[in-house]
Amino acid sequence: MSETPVTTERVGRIGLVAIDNPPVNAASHAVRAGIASAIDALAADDGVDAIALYGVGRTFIAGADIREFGKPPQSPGLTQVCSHIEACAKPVVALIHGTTLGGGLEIALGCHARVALPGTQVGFPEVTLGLIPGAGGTQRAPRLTGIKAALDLITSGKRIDADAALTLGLIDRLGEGPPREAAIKAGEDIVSGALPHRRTGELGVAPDEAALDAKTAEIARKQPNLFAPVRCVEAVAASARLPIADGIALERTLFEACLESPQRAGLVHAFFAERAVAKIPEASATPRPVERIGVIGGGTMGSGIATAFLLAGYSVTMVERDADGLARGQATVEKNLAGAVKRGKLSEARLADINAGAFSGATTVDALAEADLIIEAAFEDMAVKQDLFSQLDKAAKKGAILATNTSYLDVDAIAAITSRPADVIGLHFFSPAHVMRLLEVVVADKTAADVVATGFAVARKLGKVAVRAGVCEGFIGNRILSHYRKAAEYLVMDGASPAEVDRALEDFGFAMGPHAVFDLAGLDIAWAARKRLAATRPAEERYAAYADKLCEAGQFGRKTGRGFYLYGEDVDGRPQNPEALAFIEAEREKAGITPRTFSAEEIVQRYLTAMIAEAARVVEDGTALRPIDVDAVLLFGYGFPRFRGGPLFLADTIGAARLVRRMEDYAQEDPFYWQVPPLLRTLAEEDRTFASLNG
Ligand code: T1G
Repeated sequence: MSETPVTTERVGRIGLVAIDNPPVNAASHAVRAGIASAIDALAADDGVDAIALYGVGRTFIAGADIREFGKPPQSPGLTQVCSHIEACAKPVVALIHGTTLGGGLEIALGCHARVALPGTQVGFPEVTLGLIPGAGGTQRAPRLTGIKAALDLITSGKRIDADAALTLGLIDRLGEGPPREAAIKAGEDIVSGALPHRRTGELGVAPDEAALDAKTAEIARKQPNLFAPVRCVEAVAASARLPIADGIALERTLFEACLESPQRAGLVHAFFAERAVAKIPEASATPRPVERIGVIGGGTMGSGIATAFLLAGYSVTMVERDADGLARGQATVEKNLAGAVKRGKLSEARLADINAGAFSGATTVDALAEADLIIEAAFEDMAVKQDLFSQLDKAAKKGAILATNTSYLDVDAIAAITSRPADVIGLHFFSPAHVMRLLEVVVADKTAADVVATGFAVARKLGKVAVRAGVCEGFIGNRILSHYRKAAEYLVMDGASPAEVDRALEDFGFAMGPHAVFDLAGLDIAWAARKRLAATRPAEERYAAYADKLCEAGQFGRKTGRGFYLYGEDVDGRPQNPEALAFIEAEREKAGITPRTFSAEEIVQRYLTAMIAEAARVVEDGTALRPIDVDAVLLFGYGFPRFRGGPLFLADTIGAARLVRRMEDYAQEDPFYWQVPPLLRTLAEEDRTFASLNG
């Protein structure tokens, strides 16, 4: 990499500007300053008739440098650089490739023409970071595509390919060859007149009130909690009524409002969390080659896991106990695949491959003799799993990885039953396994480093977010869930209704409140866990029995039509189940509780403080590597609102000392449940944050 990330070169009468700031050519201060001075130098060079910008490496500029957010801005800003390019007396063309996103696309729009190489993707992901395009994108994009298309791109954050960008008018031509050569060609075509060019800012925009109104209504319906999408609409609307300079000034004001928003901080944290979790101690180990997958179990999880691997291009053999079970599993996979085709996640060609043999079935584990990775998704019972792993120990080839999908059982005990514990790992998928992005990679005592690295490599190919977890009851996510669900139960026992708890948390940003989630998952699942743990439940622990009463009455939630809520074709809205309320009343009376009211704020505070407490303990005992790993688990597996960043990111916004005081206050009523985690107390005493532990 050169000293400066931006260099110039003259080829014939073309002035080249090369951006080389690996890994993604982010528009750091050095890049911005380099481009501005390069433009000035080439504009003053009498030997240059046209200027061409291009990126070195895998992409053109992929956006502003996200790491600079929240720090004092350094001139020139991206807005100035784009306007500086546009004002250049000589024509400037952008040769784009790779993922030309956000500020990278804005720099290209500041140029007088754009040529894209095959495979290029463009887009404005700013809204996914709680921002709006802040370097003229909301003003220049509509001038090329019209209001409606610009609104759709800017409020969705989606990426589109080069052909779509050409159709919309965001780019002028498709190029070919390596970026530098294609940039020279583009410059020469500008000079010869073969490639038209113009200043985008001088184009007009046709008003489109209908599109603005429709998008405003859609955002109000789908994203009522978010701050940035509405600002996107306001900025794009200005492009039709203000000259570009005024429009850019308004955009800047709206951008800065977003930058200051706590939602931006949360969303940027979530962006980095998704990447930070890949930094594990075993990252330097070489993953084992994996092509052939074995999945044991054709139930919901087994079928979902098989689907996930088929969608990612692996070949899969599903094993069930008998032909009927196998047929049911295969039918579920086929249904999942058909849904994927409908959602545009699976091509007809790949579906044909799958049907031609990439997916096979058997009723004996001997059929997995050649599998590279075998995932067991059988009944959640230790004896069943140990028996299966004994069989796999004999049937699987040397070097095959044996994974269990257990959601809470002891992976060490499963590994110990085999002669190859180093090859045993936990791969905990979340239902539906072909949709949910989280994958907990559970590392047992003897799991080999290359097996862990393989788990992470496979997760990346599956498009999942892998988080490393240690072995304990519930690993990271379910362990924290089992703690904070008690907070919800205590709120209900003390006076809140399930619907009040759910509504408070949905207003906080959860897509579904806990009772709606429990009904969806099936109340019998947690019931089975409570029964399994009953013998070891501490005597000091408060116990809410109303959910057991519901289950004893056969009311398991959505699948039985009755749970905390009522379900069915003829049911409007989400009415509470009167029998559930009656069971709650009865349990309150039995416990001698006089119900009290809870504000939505107190419901949220208690629920989240409980979540933070157990999350701190999960970091404290090393089950999770870092606080950011716990944030990723809750964000990608448990519906924690992305704009809130995750429980331990949120904890830092509250402050450790304040959290300790709050827990000590709650402990007045229940000292057993509200124990202050030592790690939290240490952070409070040292005035530190969870972020300081992310390394
Ligand atoms: N700034 C800083 N670092 C970045 C970055 C960025 N924009 N994008 C990626 N990285 C780092 C990332 O953290 C990782 O670092 C490494 O690069 C590889 O990333 C004014 C304000 C480009 C599609 O939102 O979507 O422009 O972990 O693992 O899978 O209007 O990165 O190795 O240390 O993701 O090949 C708009 C965000 C910014 C693009 C590549 N742009 N990036 O994916 O690699 S806001 C974005 C991505 C903006 C303007 C506004 C992806 C990618 P490390 P990676 P990848």
